Amino acid sequence: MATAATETSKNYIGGEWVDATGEDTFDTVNPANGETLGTFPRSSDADVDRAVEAAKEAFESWRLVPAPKRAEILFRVAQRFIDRKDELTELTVREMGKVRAEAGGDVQEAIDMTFYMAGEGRRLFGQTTPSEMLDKFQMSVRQPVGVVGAITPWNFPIAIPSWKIAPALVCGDTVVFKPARDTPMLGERFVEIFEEAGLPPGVLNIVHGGGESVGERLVKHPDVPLISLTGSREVGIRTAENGAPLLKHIHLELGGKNAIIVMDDADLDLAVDGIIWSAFGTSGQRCTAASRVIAGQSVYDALSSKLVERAEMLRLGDGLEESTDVGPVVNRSALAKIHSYTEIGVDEGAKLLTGGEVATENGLDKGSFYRPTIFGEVEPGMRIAQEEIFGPTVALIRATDVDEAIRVANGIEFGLSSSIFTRDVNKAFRAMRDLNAGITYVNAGTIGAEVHLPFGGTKGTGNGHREAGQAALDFYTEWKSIYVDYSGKLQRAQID
Ligand code: UN1
Repeated sequence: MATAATETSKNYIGGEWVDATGEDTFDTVNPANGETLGTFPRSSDADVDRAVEAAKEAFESWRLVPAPKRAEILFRVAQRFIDRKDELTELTVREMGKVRAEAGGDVQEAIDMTFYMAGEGRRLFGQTTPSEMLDKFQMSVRQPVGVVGAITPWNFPIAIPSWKIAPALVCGDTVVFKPARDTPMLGERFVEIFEEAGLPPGVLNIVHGGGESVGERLVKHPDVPLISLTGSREVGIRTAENGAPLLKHIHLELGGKNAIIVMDDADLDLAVDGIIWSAFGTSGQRCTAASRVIAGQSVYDALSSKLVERAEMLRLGDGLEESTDVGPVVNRSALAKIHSYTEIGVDEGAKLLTGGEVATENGLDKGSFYRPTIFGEVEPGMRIAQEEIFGPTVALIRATDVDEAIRVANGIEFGLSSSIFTRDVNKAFRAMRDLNAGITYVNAGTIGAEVHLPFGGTKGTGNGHREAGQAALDFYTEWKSIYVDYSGKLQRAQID
């Protein structure tokens, strides 16, 4: 039931919870039942400017705090995430909709990332290398860059902010954080934890509002040299365009159209488990979700009937209920978009094997539920096999051999995750080399990346940067090369 929220939440700027300047607000709603959870401000340019100013000022002292000391705060943050894990998990279910186990995983990923990046406080390694000349020392060091604009999505409302904010802070950058409009309350809790852990004022700020206002202002702001955005391809392109005149460093993590290849020799039941988990976990709302399955001719029919059987057993419902396998999708407009792709698939001549409709029984109509959907006999060029749907819809495609399977898997504009199920080591190594994607799994689905390896994709999935792992440090720092000549005389490189 919808309950009227009373107070509008605040932004956190310069260590204070402050009202936004305007009156305009938006509500955050539980996608399982339509309940209003809170009201947040649609902040103005002036609010963004104020946050950037605070972050810019804080940068001057934060960059000089020794990295191991910055890291001590992150260790405390990680511990606070552990202490508040149950509460954050429950709020993740209520505000974003994923089921409890997955919501716990979302929080756990932030715990893992924060501990991992805290450990970097005592590394942040550079290089030393011999000089060409006598009595000359040289090294490279990482230096912080300045204010980061962190623009995050709703599908991993705790984990993804940690992917951006934990490395930024340990590297000595300061942050203005704009959480997704569907999950502002989780963004607020996230920032509270940094406040409780004793992060100095201004080092992390949060400004609520829309991408077209707050996000765009951050991207165009001259005092924000770094932007890290996880979002759609369209928003990614606009972000790159808007940031280009200021030559900003822009990290983009965009869409996927990830395929699972199932070869004729695969362990079929294992493949079915991997596909069901990767296609319908988080209701298919992961950049890494499997939305295509490319199956060998001799397993196609058996695989397809097993998948349909398993998909039809999945129970839809509120993620807080123990019995729920698949939660809602994030909102009504996502529901409409997902359903429009069912219509597109049918029009294109694909065979709808199961699902393909909004679920309304037993009160599900109060929320945004879509039945797990499988299309068979999909041709690789069809729109349902090319475009990111971001919902519980998977397309089954036939392939005659590993070469064709890899060609079809690569025949899209994205390149995030990929997978092959096979017992043949030769095919597995072919896939590891030839799948054009940032991530390849062997005998596992397309989801489940761990925080200490690089995360990101090739082609239209991004612009070549990676987050997580050591790779994240390259985005949040700039290299400086330092030469110290202790010969007491002029030594000319490449000449003497
Ligand atoms: C995303 O969908 O944007 O690998 C992130 C995974 C998770 C992260 C997904 N660890 O599926």
